[in-house]
Amino acid sequence: MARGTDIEAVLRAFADVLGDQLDLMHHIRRLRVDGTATDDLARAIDGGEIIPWYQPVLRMTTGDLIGFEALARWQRPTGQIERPGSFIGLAEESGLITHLDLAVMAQSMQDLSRWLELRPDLRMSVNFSGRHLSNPSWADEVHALAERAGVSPDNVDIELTETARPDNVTSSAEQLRSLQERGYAIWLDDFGTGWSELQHLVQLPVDGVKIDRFFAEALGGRADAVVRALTKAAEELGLGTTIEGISQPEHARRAIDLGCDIAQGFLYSRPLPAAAAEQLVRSPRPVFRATAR
Ligand code: G
Ligand code: MN
Repeated sequence: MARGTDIEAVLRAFADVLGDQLDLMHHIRRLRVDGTATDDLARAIDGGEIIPWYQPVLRMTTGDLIGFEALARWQRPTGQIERPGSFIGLAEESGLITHLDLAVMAQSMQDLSRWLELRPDLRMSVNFSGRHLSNPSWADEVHALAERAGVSPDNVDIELTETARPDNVTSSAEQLRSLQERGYAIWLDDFGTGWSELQHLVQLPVDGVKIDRFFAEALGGRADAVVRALTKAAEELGLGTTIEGISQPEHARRAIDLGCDIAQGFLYSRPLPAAAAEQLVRSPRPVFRATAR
């Protein structure tokens, strides 16, 4: 009996050790996979494989093209194009996002500088993770890229993505203000889905909010009251609003009724490679079909 218990205890201890070793092996394997994936992404950023595609931003009641949002794509050497869903998470976790954002900014400023010769009022929105806000030279780095391309900050919108909004609101506000003073507009991206959104609206110097596509998809129901309230609050604060993810004509009409005229979405255009975006800049105006008020 006592012997049996001993063996059981030994077996159990052995199983525990084995279990721990298995956990450790899984952990090491995961680290190795992540490490490889991170190295690949770092190489892709340095090698120019991360490029912007451009989704049109437009005024729905007139169909006029206002500008574009630069959206990262991974163009593999094979020609295959990957959407950000597959690599932005890794970029955020690994810290590579700050390099990635600046690479997208650099290229989009080069494209914008050509397009401004055709349309001097065209705007470009560039996404930045909140992680940049803890880097004191971020504002200077952003400005250097616009200057190098010969683009005026007045044509550039800086979008702060929801994934990593600032933890130090005071120093972040200073950086954002220094960008604003040079002429950049600051926008809160994916607005309405995060935790301390309304607080940021009060504490940070912002020029506009991009209403998350979740609300566009839900228009015609309970989302209407939220969109109306957000638009009204933005208007009272003197901020712009853009609604993202308009995919249906009835959503466009409803958004207009609720006070949102500036939009992005598949109803008008998917994100486009630079050459196709340039075709739109060259097209007769208005570029899109207007939605009646
Ligand atoms: O292009 P798509 O709609 O699949 O993009 C999904 C999301 O990925 C965007 O809404 C945006 O939040 C994020 N994203 C795309 N490009 C960039 C980028 O250059 N930088 C950062 N930080 N996020 C991006
Ligand atoms: Mn965005």
